Amino acid sequence: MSSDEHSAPDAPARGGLWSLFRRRKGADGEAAPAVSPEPPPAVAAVVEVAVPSTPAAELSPAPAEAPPAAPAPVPDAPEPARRGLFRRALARTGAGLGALLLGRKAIDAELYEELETQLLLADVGVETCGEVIAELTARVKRRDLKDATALREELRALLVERLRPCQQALPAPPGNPQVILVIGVNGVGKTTTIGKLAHRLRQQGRTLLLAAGDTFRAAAVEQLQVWGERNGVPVVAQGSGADSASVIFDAIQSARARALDVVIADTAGRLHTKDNLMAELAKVRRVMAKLDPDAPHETLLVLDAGTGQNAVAQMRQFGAAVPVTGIVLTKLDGTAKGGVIFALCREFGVPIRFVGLGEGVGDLQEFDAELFVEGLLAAPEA
Ligand SMILES: Nc1nc2c(ncn2[C@@H]2O[C@H](COP(=O)(O)OP(=O)(O)O)[C@@H](O)[C@H]2O)c(=O)[nH]1
Ligand SMILES: [Mg+2]
Repeated sequence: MSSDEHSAPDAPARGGLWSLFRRRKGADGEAAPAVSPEPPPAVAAVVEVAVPSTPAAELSPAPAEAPPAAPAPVPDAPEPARRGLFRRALARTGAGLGALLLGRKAIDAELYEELETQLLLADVGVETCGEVIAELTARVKRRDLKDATALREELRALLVERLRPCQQALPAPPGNPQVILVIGVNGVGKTTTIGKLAHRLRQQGRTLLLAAGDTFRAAAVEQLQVWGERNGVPVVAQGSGADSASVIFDAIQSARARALDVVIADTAGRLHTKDNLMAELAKVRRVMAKLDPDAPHETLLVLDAGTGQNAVAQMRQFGAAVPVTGIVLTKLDGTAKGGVIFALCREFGVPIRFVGLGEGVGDLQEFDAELFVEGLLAAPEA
């Protein structure tokens, strides 16, 4: 696999837009940064850096307003809004499938063939595609289904069954604090996801702190600090080039001293083919376990849906290095390859905690198998 495959496929040009976002931040609580501070560095530039003696951790100012006293869980957006979010985000992945089943009458060999093509184009993977077509054919026969509408309903049920086992929300153990470690290659959306997740947890009344564990680039720390400011959440950081494990260690200690509920730790976009970088992730885990043997309570692997089957390879390689307890599949809105979720669920069975359906702060949604499949099979908007 060439190293180029690991950077984000469609990361927009950023540069000057970042300063625009900086000026805008805080203007609208719901607006997310459209851009990140700088493009993911070329993979070749990701090298082990010498770890300088680490200065004392800098703690950004505490949130101006006190967090709500009593946790008052705020659920996701109301059902119709969520339905719309999933549907819009999956419009590209589902375009072919939706159109295919629209207005079709007869169930014939041609329909199955086109269905197979559309499933492959949506990047569900060869195995899933074969299994779905075989199972669908068997059910249609067994139930003696006659038209495409009945077939569509059967397909819907079948696809939901395949994804349901991976629909498991992020648990909220009482941890001391609960530590969420966020990993994944460059540009997949780790820092953005942390920002959105921080917002979500604050809305649920949980107190938290962010750890700037991506110490490769100063801009990565700054990007996290912006999210911290937006959400009124403190960020623990050291200078760029600092030891990631040490930053996260400090963050957990700091959260403990303040009796906060959660620490979310960012990490560098580590290259999963580089053993030394995987070793560093293992070190982060070892170091935090000194403070709490159960930490991290959650290791979230962020995967960019736009990389299609490459996301499966990333899961395999990260999973071999650290126990991944949850997946966040981002950028479903910008790709036609969202079907990779079926391959991920089939092969690993790891809970898909969240999906990224856009760049807005509200676009990080809990994964929902039914809404996902509905979005996938929706008829294209006129
Ligand atoms: N359209 C879309 N863009 C996203 C999503 N998640 C992240 N991004 C964008 O992806 C780019 C890289 O994100 P970033 O958080 O910096 O990635 P990191 O290198 O893994 O920390 C940024 O421009 C984000 O705004 C998503 O769900 N949808
Ligand atoms: Mg980042």
